[in-house]
This record gives sequence, C-alpha cells and structure tokens, in this order.
Amino acid sequence: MHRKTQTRLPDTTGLAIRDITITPIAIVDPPLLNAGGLHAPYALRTIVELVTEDNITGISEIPGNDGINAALESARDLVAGRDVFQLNGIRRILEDHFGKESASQRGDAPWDQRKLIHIFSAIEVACMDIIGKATGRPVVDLLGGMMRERVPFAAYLFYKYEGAGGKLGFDTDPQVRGWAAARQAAALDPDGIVDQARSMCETFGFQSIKLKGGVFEPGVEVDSIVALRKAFGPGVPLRLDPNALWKAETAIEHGGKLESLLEYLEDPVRGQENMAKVREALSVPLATNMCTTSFEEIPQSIALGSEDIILSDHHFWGGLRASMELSRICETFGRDLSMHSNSHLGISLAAMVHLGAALPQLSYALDTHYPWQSDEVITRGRFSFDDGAVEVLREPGLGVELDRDALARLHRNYLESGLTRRDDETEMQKVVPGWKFEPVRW
Ligand code: GKR
Ligand code: MG
Repeated sequence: MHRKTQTRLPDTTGLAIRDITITPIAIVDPPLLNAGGLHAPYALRTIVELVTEDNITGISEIPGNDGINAALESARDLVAGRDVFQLNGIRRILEDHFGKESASQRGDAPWDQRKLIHIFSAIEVACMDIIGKATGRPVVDLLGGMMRERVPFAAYLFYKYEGAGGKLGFDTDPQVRGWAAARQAAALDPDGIVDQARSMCETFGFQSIKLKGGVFEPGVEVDSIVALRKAFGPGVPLRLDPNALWKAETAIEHGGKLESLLEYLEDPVRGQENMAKVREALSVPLATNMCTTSFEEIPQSIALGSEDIILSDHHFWGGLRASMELSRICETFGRDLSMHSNSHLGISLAAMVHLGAALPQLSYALDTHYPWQSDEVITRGRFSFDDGAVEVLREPGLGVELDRDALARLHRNYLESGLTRRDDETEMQKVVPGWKFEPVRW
C-alpha cells in the first residue's frame, strides 16, 4: 500500500521566500506559421520574482497564459515562507496541492499545455537564482559545474507571412534593414526559406539549421530542405520538425527522401508507437519534444524505441535540475539530449545557457526562437550570439537582472493586447477563414 508521507520543511532562514510577484507580459512576435496555425503579434510570457527575508531577489520566465498565472497565484501561499534550498519539499507541497499532472494534459498542440510543470520551473529557476546569489556561484555551478563555456544554438527557420508582429497587426517598416528586415519578410516557399536562413546565419553565426514544418504539404517542406542543402552544402546540419502532423506512411515516404540530408527528423508523427514505427523504417535519427515529454513516458519510450533524441525544455520538464536528471536517464538508455524552445526573452535564454553549459553530453546545437524576438526585459539588453553560441554568464545566480521599465512596458502590452493564452488557430483564421487545427493532417 502506498502511504503518503508528510513533507516537513526546516524552519525558515534568511533565505525564506518573503514576496512573490507574478507579472504577465506580451512580447512582439512575428506572424510565424506552424502546425498549430499562426503566431499572434505578441507571445505571452510570465515573469516571476521571489524575494527572500534577506532581500535577495530571484527571477524566472515561463510561457504565460491565464491558467498558468491563476495557478501561480494559488501557489503563492504555499511557497511563501519556504527556504529556497528546500526545492524537493516545495515540489512535494505543490504536487500535493495541484495533484499529479498526466502526460495527456500536454495536449495536441506543438507547445505544452500543462500547468504544474511550468509552476515548478518558475519557482525552481527563481530559487536557483537566489541560491546562486547567496553562495556567490553561477547557476551552472549549482547544476554540477561547467562542461563548456559556450553553448551552441541552431538557426530556427519558419515559414511566415510578411510583418514583424506587435500592435496587433502585420505592420512592416520599409526603413528597416539587415536581420530586422529579414524578420519581417515573407517566407512561403523554398527560396524564401533559403533567404531567411542566409540572413539568420550571417547575423548570428549559426552553424546548424532547423526548419519548422507541419505548415505545407510534405513535398513542399522536403523541397525546402533540398534547397537548404544545396545552398549551404554538406557541412551544415539540417533538421525538419513537422510537429507530428504526418501519418506514419507519409513520414516513411518523405522521411526516406530526407535520410541523407538531415541530421535528425523531429516529431514527424504523433505518439510513441508511431514514432517507433517510423524509426524502425528509417535510418535518420528521430528527435522529440512531443511524444516523450515527461518522466512517466520514459519506460514506454525505452520499451518501444520511439526516438533517438529527447528535446528537453526546463519550462516543460519542471526545471533545470529535472533536466539534469533527464540527461542521466538519456545517457543510461542510449538517448541523446538536446533542447526545445518557444518564443522567449533573455531570462529563459540565460537559464537555457546555464543548463546547456552543465549538461555532460551535448551533441547538437540547441533550439532557440530568440532571434525572432526584439524585446528584452533584462538590464544587460539583448544577448548576442558569437558564431551561433552564447557564452555562459559567470555572475552569481542566472547573471541577469530585471529591467523594471521594460517589465512595466511589456506588462502594459499584455493588458492592451487583450490576449490571455496562445491561440494560433484563431490567429490563423484571421488570414484563412475557417482554418482548423488538425492533430494529423497529411
Ligand atoms: O513556436 O510555433 C512555434 C513552435 O512550433 C513551438 O510552439 C514548438 O513548441 O518549437 C517547438 C517545437 O520544436 O515543437
Ligand atoms: Mg519540435
């Protein structure tokens, strides 16, 4: 019989959490196409600030929506007064309050729709930021220490409409140049994708390229990969991510054409069984951020052999330490680990870089949407990429501080935008009336 054990947390110290501030923000996002529809002119994020009795502040950033924000509000009293070192106990208390979250609550969309994992991530990262500041060590050291000083990222290409997002429209500015102009330009065919890739790689120095698929009929997306291979030659690793929109037969047919062109094929099909079937038929490695998305799904993933690479995301796996645990599991079972992304700002990027620097193995450049964003919420301004990589910050904690003016402005954006959750289907219907999301389309 399973008996619930009482969670006893030690008495509070100066590192007990005194204040919690939860600030929803809306950041400018271009009209990017994906399996779920179209990105709205703003992406929603939530910034969490914890302040201890000793006045040390820790911050974190997670994907935002009204449900997550309400749940965070209801977690406030449970977390207040807890010592930031007691992360295991805090996790237990939150689990007891919210109840276990099942993998099916992730939903069918390309992005994760669970709540509890986001809340863990928000609290854990902010606590790690505080622990780092209290001990004078960067977060990477709290994760076991630095394995690399620079963390490589991949160019993340999207089919898109013209426009750069913001002001709830598709405004374009003819004065804009360089990557900012490329970020506004339409990319609806292989030539547009190659132009976008050139501009992104020139500006940021990326050395691997990912194309977000699941937008057009598979043949069109295969043509884009062929065009990228032709434009960039054999030395640049390429990936395609149809976000599980293909049937197994489609994935086997089109994946077959891509076998010699791709570094990996990401989530061609839906569910672990279908992934295992496709993996059996193709020699190209398969990666996922959709079919194996939580610890409870690992046993079946191993039994079926559903993927080669798990794309972790500390926002979706319940924090940075959970991602380190996942890396050990991956190593044990012969999986590789890399990283997934959604539209985000620099607090998330800083956390991803600390994690990327601490992972024992890193065989693939990580995903990031960061070049698509233009806003920032931290005092150091936007991160720069050097040869596609970001150097890990050495300051205590995450190494980034909130820019209060920017936070206030982005919060106003949130209030004025009227958006409360990511809804790419509704956004797509504004352009293609009657458009419907389908979990499997081709
Ligand atoms: O931002 O449209 C997007 C992506 O499709 C995102 O939502 C996915 O979660 O990037 C992600 C992925 O790799 O599946
Ligand atoms: Mg993906």
